[in-house]
Amino acid sequence: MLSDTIAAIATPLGQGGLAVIRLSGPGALAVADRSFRPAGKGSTPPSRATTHTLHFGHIHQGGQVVDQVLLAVMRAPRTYTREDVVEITCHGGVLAAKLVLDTVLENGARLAEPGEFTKRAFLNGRLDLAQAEAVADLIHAQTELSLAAANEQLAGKLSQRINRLRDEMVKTLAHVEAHIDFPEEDIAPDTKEQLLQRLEHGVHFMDELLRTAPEGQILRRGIRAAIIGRPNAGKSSLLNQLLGHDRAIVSPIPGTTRDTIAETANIRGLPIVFVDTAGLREAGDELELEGIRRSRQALAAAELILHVLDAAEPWTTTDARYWAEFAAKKRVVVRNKVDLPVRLALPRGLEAPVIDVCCLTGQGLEALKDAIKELVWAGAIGTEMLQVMINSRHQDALRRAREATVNTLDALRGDRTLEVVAMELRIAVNAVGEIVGQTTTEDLLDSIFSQFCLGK
Ligand SMILES: Nc1nc2c(ncn2[C@@H]2O[C@H](COP(=O)(O)OP(=O)(O)OP(=O)(O)O)[C@@H](O)[C@H]2O)c(=O)[nH]1
Ligand SMILES: [Mg+2]
Repeated sequence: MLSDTIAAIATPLGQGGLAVIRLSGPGALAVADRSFRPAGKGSTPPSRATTHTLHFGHIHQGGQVVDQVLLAVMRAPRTYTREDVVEITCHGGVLAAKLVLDTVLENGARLAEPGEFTKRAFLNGRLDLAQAEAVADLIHAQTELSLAAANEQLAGKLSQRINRLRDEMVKTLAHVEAHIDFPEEDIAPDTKEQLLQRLEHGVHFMDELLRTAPEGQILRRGIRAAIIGRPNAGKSSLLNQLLGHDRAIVSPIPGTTRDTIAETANIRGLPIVFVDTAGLREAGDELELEGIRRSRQALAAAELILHVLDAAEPWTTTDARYWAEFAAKKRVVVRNKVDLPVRLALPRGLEAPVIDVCCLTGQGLEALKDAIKELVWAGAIGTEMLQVMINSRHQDALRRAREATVNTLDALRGDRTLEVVAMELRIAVNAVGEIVGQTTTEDLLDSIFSQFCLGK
């Protein structure tokens, strides 16, 4: 597979100043030679150029100039994929980029699959699997914190910890296997005690990593926060305030919002997807009822609820019913319109933070953001924390590793045969190895890299 040369447009499709077409593989320079004509006297073709140099010239096809470009030559192994890489920077029109791509494809390259450049970087040992995933996280990061966490993982902070854990387990496994080979020798009691301790230490370490999963999820995928309340409470006004721009239509007519609107905002570094919903009520026309049905769907998927109340209106049985209905979720009561004479008396024992805001002026919004952050992520977000934040794939592998390690401990304590001990421990070692890609399957690689964008 790695004997061919792949190509893709690495920049987003659309109009822009520049676009980049990327080539990687043993034939990258030959393809470049056939596609590119350097400008100026004494200029060299890409295949004779020094590594890490930039060349001005034209991409041509069938005697016709396709575009004026800058071409970067990067020879293996000091490249992203550890193969010969050529990057062609052309004009940013959709057509220009596509024609340059067509030209290199005609001259011997093959269209890359999503994530194939990074997959090659992994297969050639330039990145491990956790680092490769960090590349995708980096591209998708929506807040500075998400970006910082992705950078730490790309730098190998998680991988280092996983490799240390795996090394320890491999050592223990070697020890156990050595005793299988010499069955006449029993494991000395103090040696056994040492092995038990090492395994327990491993379980403890896995537990610590597993505890980072919820935060890892938040930084990667964000938290869905539904804005609910009676019609006209100011839900859309609140959405606009939180986003910092006028996204949703606001009007004094109850039932303005028909469709659910979802948009991500950066709240204290956390990506929060706010979902504005149609005001909950039983009446209304058919359109509004459909809106309310969608609201209910959005509510089911939400992890956090902002319950908006109009401070100028009394608490009604409808409010009470919705309050009871979503008791299982994390919630904030947002008392809006505090600029008006207050007629709202909240019932006692709501057991949620209550924040006063005015969506006309933005008053109280900072306090609301603090409350959201506190509910989603208790405590300070330390740099140490950002270094290791496992994703759901790591979580799954670690859970399996933990279970097998606990089984190993039980087997060793229960004086089961060393074959059984070794078998369980091998399962654990392999599961830990999956995280960094020491143990992989083609399916696993496909499922990871297919989530990448084209050209990465
Ligand atoms: N005085 C005052 N009016 C507000 C405030 N926030 C919103 N409003 C007004 O309340 C009305 C309803 O606001 P929306 O944001 O459309 O309310 P909504 O909850 O989205 O309403 P529906 O989409 O119909 O369910 C508009 O006229 C807003 O200008 C506030 O803090 N103070
Ligand atoms: Mg609305």
